[in-house]
Amino acid sequence: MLRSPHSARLALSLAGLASLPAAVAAAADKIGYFPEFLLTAPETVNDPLVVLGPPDDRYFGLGEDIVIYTLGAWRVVDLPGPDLNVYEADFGVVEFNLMDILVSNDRREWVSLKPTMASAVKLVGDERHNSATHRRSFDLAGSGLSEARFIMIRGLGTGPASGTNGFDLDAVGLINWTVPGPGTLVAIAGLVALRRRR
Ligand SMILES: [Ca+2]
Ligand SMILES: [Ca+2]
Repeated sequence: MLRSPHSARLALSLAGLASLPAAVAAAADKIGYFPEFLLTAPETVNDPLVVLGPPDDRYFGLGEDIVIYTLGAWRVVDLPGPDLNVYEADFGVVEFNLMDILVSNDRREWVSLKPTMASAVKLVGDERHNSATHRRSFDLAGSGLSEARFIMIRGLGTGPASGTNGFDLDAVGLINWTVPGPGTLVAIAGLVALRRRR
């Protein structure tokens, strides 16, 4: 499994939720969770971790390849309205016609959320993404799943993933999500402490 360096920052931000400044807490935008782990990534890409964490203008073109995110102890859950965002690199041609998004709980049965594609919900954490037309929201409603553990982004272009070939995947962001139990958070916080002492 591939892990993102963003994890440490996430644990810190979760720990700090209770003490958010009033200005932030009052914002209408939901606090996003940006998946930190990949289960499957194209072998033709030098640094597949660029699609983890919040959108940051680091991306790769999916071509006809797939990326599978695993949410670990997190879940994307179906609440009223869209439940997750997909971010394309925020320049050039909008290419959501060259991608599909599918979700699963067992990695065997996958359901496409593409028919629910809509204008993106703005999230706290996606501030670096500057083009509303290069992001979209998707909804679990109608998928038969009330929550999901795995997210597949499937390229509908041609050829292997590389450069700007096909859909340029930057990030995935969860709008409606559940947080792991307290024990898991403590474990992550311990990891952060170890890292920060280095
Ligand atoms: Ca929903
Ligand atoms: Ca990225």
